Amino acid sequence: MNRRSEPTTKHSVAEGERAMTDPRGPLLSRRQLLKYGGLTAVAVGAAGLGPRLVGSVLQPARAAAADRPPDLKLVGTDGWISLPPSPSIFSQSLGVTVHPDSYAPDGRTTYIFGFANASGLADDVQFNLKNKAQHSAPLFWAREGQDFRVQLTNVGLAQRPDLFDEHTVHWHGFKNVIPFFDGEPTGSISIPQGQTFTYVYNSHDPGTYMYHCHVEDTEHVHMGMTGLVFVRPAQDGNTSLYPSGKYAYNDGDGSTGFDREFAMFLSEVWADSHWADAHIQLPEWSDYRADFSLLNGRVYPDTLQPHGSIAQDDTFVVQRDGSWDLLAPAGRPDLANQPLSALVTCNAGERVLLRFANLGFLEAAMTLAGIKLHVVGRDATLLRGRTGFDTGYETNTISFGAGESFDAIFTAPAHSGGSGPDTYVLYNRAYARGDNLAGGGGQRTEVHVYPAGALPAQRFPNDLRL
Ligand SMILES: [Cu+2]
Repeated sequence: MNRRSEPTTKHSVAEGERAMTDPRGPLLSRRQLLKYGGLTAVAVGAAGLGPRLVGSVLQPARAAAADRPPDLKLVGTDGWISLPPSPSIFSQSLGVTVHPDSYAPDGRTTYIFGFANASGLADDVQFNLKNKAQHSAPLFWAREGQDFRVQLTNVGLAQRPDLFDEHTVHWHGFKNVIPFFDGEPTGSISIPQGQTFTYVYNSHDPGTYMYHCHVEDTEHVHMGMTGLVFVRPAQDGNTSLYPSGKYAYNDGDGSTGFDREFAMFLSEVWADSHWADAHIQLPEWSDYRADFSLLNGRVYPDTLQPHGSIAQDDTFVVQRDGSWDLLAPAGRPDLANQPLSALVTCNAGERVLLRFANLGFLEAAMTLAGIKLHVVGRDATLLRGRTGFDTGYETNTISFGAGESFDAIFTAPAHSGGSGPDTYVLYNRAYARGDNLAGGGGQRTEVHVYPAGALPAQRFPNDLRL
């Protein structure tokens, strides 16, 4: 049976967007605004358009809102990822082998719900991304003070057409003034299949966050609708405090300056639940057990594989092939839907920022063996006391639970002088999840330190420069 979805393009996304973009009711859609010839024409013609239109449209911010494309377009859907197929996993409670999943397409093992990056695709074309979710969800970032917009379209689940779940984007830890854009569905709205909604964020607080779908959240988060997001500080670009002009926070003294940054997103896969969702069964969440612990959606040694197609600039457009699939790392087509490498590369003497966020359900203890980590931020907050004293600290292990984030900077040691990079291991020292109880895999990756000046400057987060 072919579980790849047929491309579906006939959906009334425009109607959904028109109806749902404005919390105060219908307003001019982008198309209507263009039809009226922009702001000037609207102002001139406003008398004939009625009071609702005048009230909404004549405020410049409102008109801009209608006329501005989102910074990032996401779709919510399902898909398949690749985890080590051996050893297989037999579920005592379900009485079947749940891993690898017998329904999985060639090269894949595990069913997911997830997000896919539809940036650059027209609203109808993005329905081609049905069944092409990635894990973890697309990494994205905003600048402090930026009006950042994320458009979410629910394109449905190919494997579970019976399951008409809604989706949302919940930016975990982000201070929303109103619940409207919070994504928690009982306090706000959620996006049914075929519909589109644009979340608007005013990014005030720099730091590392995570985001996830908040509908049936135990299930949707665990199934893969979760990823890392961060906010760059206003201090960014000021090269007088640290030469690169890149900072984790508005520290005022350059102490959070860095040369390279790497997102490290922790999540888990409990094979029972993924099998159950693919096979129209109900998982029993109180039986939860993490069979796989993932870094950036992969397990070791796949964590060391290079990126597939990921966002390389602030336009967030990614490369796809003619079948709308993400480009895979060379020689690893099975990792196409796990595009984000967890490898860390740097030059000796450079400062490297690791942005950790954990949306697995278990506590992690990430250890960098042989290099001290300077913890500068926690839960998107600079570690400073009320009087400004530095509450940051040095450690080689950061312990954090579900929903927590940490920012840690290390200075890459001198290169040993041997050929190739020096290798340091970054791993979860919670034993069962460092090796997934299978003698391998798990939340483990490497830091590769090259001789000073060997690698050119980083162009985007997690850029390996290899
Ligand atoms: Cu969802």
